[in-house]
Amino acid sequence: MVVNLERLLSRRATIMKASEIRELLKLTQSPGMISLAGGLPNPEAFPLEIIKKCIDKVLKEHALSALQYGTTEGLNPLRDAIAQRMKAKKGVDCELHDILITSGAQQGLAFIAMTFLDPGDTYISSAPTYLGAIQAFHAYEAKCEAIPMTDQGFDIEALRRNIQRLNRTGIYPKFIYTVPTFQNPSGGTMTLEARKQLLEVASEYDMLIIEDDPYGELIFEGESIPTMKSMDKKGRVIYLSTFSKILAPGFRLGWVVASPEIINKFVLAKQCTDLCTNVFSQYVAYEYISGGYLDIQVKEIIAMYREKRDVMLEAIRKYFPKEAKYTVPNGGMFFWVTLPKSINTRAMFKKAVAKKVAYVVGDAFYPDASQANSMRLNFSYSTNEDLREGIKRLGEVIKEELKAQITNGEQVGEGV
Ligand code: PMP
Ligand code: G9A
Repeated sequence: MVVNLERLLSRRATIMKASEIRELLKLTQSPGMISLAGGLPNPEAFPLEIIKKCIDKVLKEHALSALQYGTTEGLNPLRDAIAQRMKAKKGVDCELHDILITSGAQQGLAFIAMTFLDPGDTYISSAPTYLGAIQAFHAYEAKCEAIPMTDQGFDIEALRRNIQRLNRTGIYPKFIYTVPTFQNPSGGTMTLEARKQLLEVASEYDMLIIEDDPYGELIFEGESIPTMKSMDKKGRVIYLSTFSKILAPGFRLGWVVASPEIINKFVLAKQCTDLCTNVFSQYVAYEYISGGYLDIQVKEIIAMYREKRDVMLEAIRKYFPKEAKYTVPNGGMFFWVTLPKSINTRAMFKKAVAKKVAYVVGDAFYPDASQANSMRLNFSYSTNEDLREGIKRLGEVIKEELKAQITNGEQVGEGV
């Protein structure tokens, strides 16, 4: 008898959605395609020689324990090194017991969902936001209250109004999710004032804050703004970060900084997920930090990505029509482009792919898939030559789309 899968599937399995980015990754691997889509680090930023040295040292000095199961919390020397770095670079007062090593920051997002979200629960996020977070929270049947982003970060007034409206109907959001520094997808950074206000609101309405910070180290110019975790005296902020952008995503290594009570809950979630994070990777990452390589490498990555940001910016200025609006990111990996409202970037995507250039459609970053006229462009992955050529091709696609609309008599405004 053929298995009747539909009858057997859990409700969760039926509502889980595919990640637009993961699906795109397959498409962008086709020959000749220039991908400005996935948020992939540049392979030339992988420090191969350093990694070799670290691996040699691990095999020489710790082979047997590096190949064995490890504790769920993570390798203590690595947890300690991360705690020291969080203190020195991010102003966070923490120690080993406040750190959990995860299989990428994405796993931290899954643990947040498993630990805090019951079906029907509400959380708050800026819109647009990281689609992997929407995906993780959606799998646990949570509802997102999306708050528009401003140049400063969150629209704090809209945030208060919406929480009060929800409270009046008996809904109490569990947490606020945010990527405050060089946000994925917008590239924007929340001001210090906005961070303080967000903490105040969270405290007023007794919510947690999820501070997702994979890009904070990739700062091209200006001063870095204190993390919300550094201002958190009450254990209200759960901080996530990752080695994906400062070493290599293939290691699948991230970490959570939170109060020991929260870490203990996440340890239970991890025990039933994967027992422990890849122990060999953890040893290698420990050598990478303790050998002083991380600091050297971060400087190199910054120099490479700053140049790529400039190459993309120059190409956008040269090839995009004036109707395309964007802000210049001073860190991270993304440009966010807003086209006139009449343009649907999802419909336009097929035309871009036909010209062998890919981007991520903006509506993927909105929990309610609204805002159809934006797109995210990644500048870290491609060669400088491909960045220029990709933007040139995309500029042609946008211009053709605008022209077609004018011919069809549609109103074409400016991107907002
Ligand atoms: N959060 C954000 C905001 C991201 O952009 C990413 C990856 N692009 C992740 C989490 C997940 O990163 P990883 O699992 O590779 O650490
Ligand atoms: O490949 C992934 O899923 C990680 C990248 C995320 C992104 O492009 O935002």
